[in-house]
Amino acid sequence: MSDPADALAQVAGWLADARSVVALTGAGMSAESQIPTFRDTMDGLWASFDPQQLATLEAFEADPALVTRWYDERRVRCAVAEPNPGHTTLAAMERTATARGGSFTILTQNVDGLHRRAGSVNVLELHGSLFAWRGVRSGEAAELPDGPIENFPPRLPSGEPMRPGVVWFGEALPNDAIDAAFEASTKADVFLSIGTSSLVYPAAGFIDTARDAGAKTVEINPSETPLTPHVDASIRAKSGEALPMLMSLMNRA
Ligand code: BV8
Repeated sequence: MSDPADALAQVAGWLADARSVVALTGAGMSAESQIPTFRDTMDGLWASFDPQQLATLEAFEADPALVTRWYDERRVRCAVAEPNPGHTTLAAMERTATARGGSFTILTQNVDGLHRRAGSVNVLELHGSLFAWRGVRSGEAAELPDGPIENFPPRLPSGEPMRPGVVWFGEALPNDAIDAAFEASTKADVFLSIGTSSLVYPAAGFIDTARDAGAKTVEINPSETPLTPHVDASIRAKSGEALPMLMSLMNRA
């Protein structure tokens, strides 16, 4: 399909008829909220670091102060970021689907909390959250202050070091999130893959589950990805632009 307008119209028709929709989102979803994507080149203090190396238990154990400083800077940056029209449109799509007795599930790889802040309710945070820190050994949850923390790594009152509540490379995703994501994917009429390079598993695999169960599959990304040849429709656009267009076409369908 060459003409972007055709792809948008076709996907809007699928969404208008769908009873069950799943949206897998990645870092590109938050790019228009000025949050760097995972594969954007890092800047400043972090220019010499590779996120994939920093986002590991090994990196944390080797230098807990460095890794928690990186996560705390991201936490503070995300706390002041605003959901963009892509986030607010997915929240509106969920409300519309629910009002019609359908279902709308977001599987997000993002740890920035923006889907919930935009009003989405049925959100599975597959890779955890920047805002859920816990004791390394006890797992005891603790809130961090709104602003930057001063001492790294942050510690519980007991003195136990804390870690961010994210899933690092080599760590298992939460079982309940995996099970719920699999369940939703097997029931999807339409599966949207939005703003992800489709490189990280098992998150990138849920679209296969949906396709095998008969779902229409759609990618929304300004660039091609390994997924592009395998979807039913590919919308080469930013999510903050494509999703509002889809919603307005759906409302006219
Ligand atoms: C696990 C949290 C097993 C931390 C992250 C097969 C099966 C299972 C595992 C593996 C497997 N093969 C390999 C693995 C290992 C590994 C993996 O997938 N490696 C990859 C690199 C090959 N997977 C794991 O380790 C997972 N764990 O499987 O454990 C296990 C089982 C039992 C017991 C023990 C272990 C854990 C993976 C989770 C890692 N944590 N995040 C943090 O954030 O710091 S992943 C990290 O990458 C982020 O969550 C990020 O979201 C995610 C994926 O990246 P994307 O979101 O796609 O972002 P990216 O920058 O790559 O791309 C952005 C895209 O947006 C681009 O395409 C761009 O074009 C587009 N874009 C830009 N602007 C816009 C836009 N799109 C739309 N609009 C725009 N405006």
